[in-house]
Amino acid sequence: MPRKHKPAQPPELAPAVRGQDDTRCGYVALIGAPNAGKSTLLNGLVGQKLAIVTPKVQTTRSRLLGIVILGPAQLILVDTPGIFAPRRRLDRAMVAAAWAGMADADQTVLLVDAVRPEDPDTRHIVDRLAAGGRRAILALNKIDLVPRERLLAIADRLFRVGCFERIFMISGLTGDGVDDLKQYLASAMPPGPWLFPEDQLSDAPERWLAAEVTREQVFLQLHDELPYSASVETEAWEERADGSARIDQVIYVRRPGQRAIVLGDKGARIKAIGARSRAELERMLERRIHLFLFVKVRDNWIEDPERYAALGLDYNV
Ligand SMILES: Nc1nc2c(ncn2[C@@H]2O[C@H](COP(=O)(O)OP(=O)(O)OP(=O)(O)O)[C@@H](O)[C@H]2O)c(=O)[nH]1
Ligand SMILES: [Mg+2]
Repeated sequence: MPRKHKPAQPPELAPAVRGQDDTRCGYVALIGAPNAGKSTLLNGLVGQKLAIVTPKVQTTRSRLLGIVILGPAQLILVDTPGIFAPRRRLDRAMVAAAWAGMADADQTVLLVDAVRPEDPDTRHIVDRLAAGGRRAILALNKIDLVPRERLLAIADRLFRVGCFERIFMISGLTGDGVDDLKQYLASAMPPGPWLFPEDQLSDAPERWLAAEVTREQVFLQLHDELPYSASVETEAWEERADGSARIDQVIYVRRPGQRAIVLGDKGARIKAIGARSRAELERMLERRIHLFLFVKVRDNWIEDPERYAALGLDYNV
């Protein structure tokens, strides 16, 4: 579980020291169509990169908590997979995880990409929120790309749906409007003790976050169907006496031809993926990393219940 370095006091003492009476704490689900900018916003709100971000749709596959404190409030942010019309079992599991992320949340933030406010996935989500009588906060995202008059027209139209109690215009990329949203969320959290130690940033194990870093490179450096046919798992993690760590990861693909593409000409592609991932891991873990990547063909990973469990997804949806 990632923590900030060198906590000032033992984490278990934190809420008692603050006095539980004046603290606030709650879950905030970030939902939206694929590519709306949920993971970028999660990272921006937490102030550290936890979730992977790529220009491709359906990057996030399972829920990820990002935890941040603002004054007396602890916000537990839930990054979710994009909601879209699912085709494969993996798609269905991802979409189910997204709706489940919202079910127990104290607040829901719907992110809408201001460049594509009319896209069918967004429309479906808004309809479902309205039909369920669910209240949400609208975050009109990517405002750096759209002229102001157009933003006002989009916000006006969405506000008329009736399920949004607030609208924020933000850019997760530039940070514009993100602090206002954060302040509002902090004030909207119910009173209660903090649920996580003060210095904890996420619920995700480091092994999982490390696998995500490599999967981000698979998404960035490979194209067409390949990223959607690949998964990454950390197989071994060895701390070394000199303070460095050796991490072994497997990139699973579904067909031998895909393995050849991931390896690339004379191993050039896997080398490039490894180099970028290792640099990112060294930044994230703040130490030297020896990264060993292996590519294996596992034709049925996408139908294997064990892989779903490893991903934190429900196989039977
Ligand atoms: N210009 C601009 N781009 C943004 C903004 N927020 C996110 N992006 C870009 O949009 C793309 C998708 O961002 P993500 O954060 O991965 O989106 P997501 O909603 O988590 O996507 P999925 O996990 O696939 O559902 C990336 O290329 C981001 O850099 C923004 O405010 N402005
Ligand atoms: Mg995402």
